[in-house]
Amino acid sequence: FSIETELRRAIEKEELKLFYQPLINLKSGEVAGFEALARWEHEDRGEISPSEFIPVAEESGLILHLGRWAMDKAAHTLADWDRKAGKPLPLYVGVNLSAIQVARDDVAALVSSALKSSGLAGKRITVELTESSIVQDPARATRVFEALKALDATVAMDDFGTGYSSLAYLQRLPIDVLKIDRSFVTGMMVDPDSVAIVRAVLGLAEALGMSTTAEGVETVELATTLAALGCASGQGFHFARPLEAEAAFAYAESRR
Ligand code: G
Ligand code: G
Ligand code: NA
Ligand code: MN
Repeated sequence: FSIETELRRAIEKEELKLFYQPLINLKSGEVAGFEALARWEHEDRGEISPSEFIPVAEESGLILHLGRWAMDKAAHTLADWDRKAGKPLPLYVGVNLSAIQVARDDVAALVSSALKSSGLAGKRITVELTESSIVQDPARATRVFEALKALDATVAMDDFGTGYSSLAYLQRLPIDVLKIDRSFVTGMMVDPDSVAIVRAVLGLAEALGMSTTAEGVETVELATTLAALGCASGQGFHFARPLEAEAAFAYAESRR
């Protein structure tokens, strides 16, 4: 079978799973939320990385199906945790949306339907978009981002600093969070230029009233330095790897 056929069946067979990586408030140490990350446990081939199957899904158009599945699954998992806790938890879930979804699907309708069926408030969902979602069709991106804001969802710019978008978009589009790409964050340990870039992004975010997340926080030193520089939250192996839903819920509970 082609990887495409197999991927379609993997979704049906529930070989595809969402894992959840915590985002930590760097000031308080509390769990602020989780990023949902797709994982494919293939019955013969073992784990297949999303960096392998997401591009295939994008080329085949299957990303529209996968993307809807991920949004619904993530929302229902968070609603399930609320039920277990007996109250709405002060946590959000970040869901990645591909630029292909932004270009070809109605992503606001997709988020709206996940909110309705799960019963979550809009602010419980963070939509993680990349700069490539903007550059192809900025007018469309503007409408999409505004529709997401109308639902009260949070809009995060993923892998910030690695794409081709202009700073003018930051000014024009309703972006709530900049996620600083992990290449700059891990670079901070060895390269003064990366420190300068991270500082500059944090300053830019503050000036524009946006929040910040550092990806790739792999050491306690990075967590401490980023906190001192004013970065709001951090995500990375220092805190936790992406976890299965049950383990992620336990992680959040243990840190309350
Ligand atoms: O989790 P990992 O680092 O292996 O993810 C590799 C890439 O796959 C990352 O860029 C991540 O954003 C992307 N990815 C993981 N899950 C999803 C998903 O559900 N939808 C989309 N569009 N991308 C995802
Ligand atoms: O492109 P995106 O930012 O969505 O990618 C998320 C990916 O980064 C996930 O596949 C996740 O496994 C990976 N990741 C998360 N934390 C760390 C980290 O601290 N170090 C490294 N190298 N990768 C990480
Ligand atoms: Na992401
Ligand atoms: Mn990212």
